[in-house]
Amino acid sequence: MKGSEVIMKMLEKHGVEVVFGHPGGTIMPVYDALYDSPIKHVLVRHEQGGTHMADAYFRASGKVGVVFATSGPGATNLVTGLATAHMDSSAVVAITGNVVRSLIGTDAFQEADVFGITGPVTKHNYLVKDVNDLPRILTEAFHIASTGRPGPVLVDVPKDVQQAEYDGPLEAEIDLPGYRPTLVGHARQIEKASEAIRAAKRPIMMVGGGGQVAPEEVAAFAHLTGIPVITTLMGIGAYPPGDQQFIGMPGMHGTVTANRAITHCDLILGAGLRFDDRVTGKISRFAPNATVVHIDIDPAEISKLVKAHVPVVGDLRDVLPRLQRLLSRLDIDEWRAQITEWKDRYPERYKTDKPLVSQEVLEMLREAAGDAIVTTEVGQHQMFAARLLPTKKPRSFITSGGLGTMGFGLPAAIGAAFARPGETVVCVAGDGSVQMNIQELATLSKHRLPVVIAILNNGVLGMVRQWQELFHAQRYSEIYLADSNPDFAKLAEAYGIEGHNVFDRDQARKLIPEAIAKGGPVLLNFVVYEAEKVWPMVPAGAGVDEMIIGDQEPEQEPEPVVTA
Ligand SMILES: Cc1ncc(C[n+]2csc(CCOP(=O)(O)OP(=O)(O)O)c2C)c(N)n1
Repeated sequence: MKGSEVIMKMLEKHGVEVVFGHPGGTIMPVYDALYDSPIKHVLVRHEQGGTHMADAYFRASGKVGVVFATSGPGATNLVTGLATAHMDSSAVVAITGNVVRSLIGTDAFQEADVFGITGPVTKHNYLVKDVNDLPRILTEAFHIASTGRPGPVLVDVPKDVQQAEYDGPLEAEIDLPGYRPTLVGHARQIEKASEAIRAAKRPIMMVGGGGQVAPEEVAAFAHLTGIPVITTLMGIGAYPPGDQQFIGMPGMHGTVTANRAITHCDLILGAGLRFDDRVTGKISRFAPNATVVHIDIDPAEISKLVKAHVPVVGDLRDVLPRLQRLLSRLDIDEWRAQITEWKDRYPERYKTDKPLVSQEVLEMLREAAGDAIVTTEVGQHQMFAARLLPTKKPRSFITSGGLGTMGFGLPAAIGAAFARPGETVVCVAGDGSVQMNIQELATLSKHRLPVVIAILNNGVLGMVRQWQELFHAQRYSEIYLADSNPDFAKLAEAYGIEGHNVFDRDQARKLIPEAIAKGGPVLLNFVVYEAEKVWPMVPAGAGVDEMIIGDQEPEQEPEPVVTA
């Protein structure tokens, strides 16, 4: 068997059903072996798109996403996608071709030091120097990507290793003494956590991306104790947004209630999150009176930014039920009443005394496609979607949280559609971001996936515009897109995808349910108000207690606007 066949057989052994990729010179032997393989291959139009597809495939299904690329420019095109997956703990295995071993280090045609380049943006990476190592390395790659805190692993395979003969077994032992993720929480730490929670009068639970694997454990814990629940951007769907104990998203564009709860709580139970700076704001003003209990599978996250008074390293599926057994309903009615008062005072609000606004489009989408998987690009539309279109199900709100990668949403929608056949995917996009991987319309068109792309087209790089309006004296520098945007409906049609430009509310109300019902790809380009802002907003460097409430302020009895 050739090395390239070993690669395909190992993928089969790991249950891989679909690979996203793009061929080229040094990965031709693998593509030749693929020709005879039962594994489906999705030909992407840019390798970055392929990585986002593989990443979203994992996020939506929990199964490792796989991407192929050739050496040099093909492999370097993966970098943004790998960094995106790395930041958001997504299990991806990337397989790249490289120049033959004798040419490595000679500036050969299409040579790049992919091992060196991708080290900082992967959980682990390999350069395979001997065909006999392939079964072991691929076994390890899948193991490392998918266990503990998930992450991307890159395997770089020189062309002559792909062409070399191999006649050994495909089974390989995993022997990684330096890599043994802690899954079972320490009993004493769990006991300490229970003591702290029992003593709390104003506790909150904050659930991050780690909660996507443990929605039942999170719900059971919250319902038994009565603790109010915040989900971060990465935690959306890990707790049902309609639930009475739900208080929304925290941080820079979090809800007033979530940020107030953080400021006034006396205990935070952090579950599978990393206290990202967009969540904490200025650390010294973050939850100043709180005891912090932090459960995470990755010990490196404990006390990285926010000091954990009670750290528990382990898998939420182990720790939460054990913690729950030590607790009963908490005596926190006063605190819950305070939270309800904030929720009633600060419901989601926006003004419709202007042309179509993004928020109402999202509410129409929620009504028409409440159960859809949602992917987003990055910008104002992403924050509006997080607040107005949170999914009820886990693994269903798929967004680039840590890296904030414009160009993620459209390929992610394709990856999610492959991961969950039969489910509708809504891609919420901005007119800026969607153009960063717009070529993937071709991939979408070819596979006729049930993806509705909703472009909230404000004609500007809206999030940048918002910062320039608020913090740069309205000096709008290089944000205008409208004069050179394509006609998005015609563009979609050029790719063989149904497209509509939508200018008003009536048209939106009619076209959204029709598009969802189609069961195939549709692009809706909503022309929305340019100067809308995402409120509340915690200015960069300020504390979450210093948020500007903006339009979320009740019409009556306005509170003073507090700025940094
Ligand atoms: C690849 C990349 N480049 C630049 C940025 C910085 N950035 C963040 S949001 C944003 C504007 C996005 O505009 P658009 O997609 O139109 O969305 P809107 O904010 O208008 O909803 C920019 C430029 C980024 N996040 N990613």
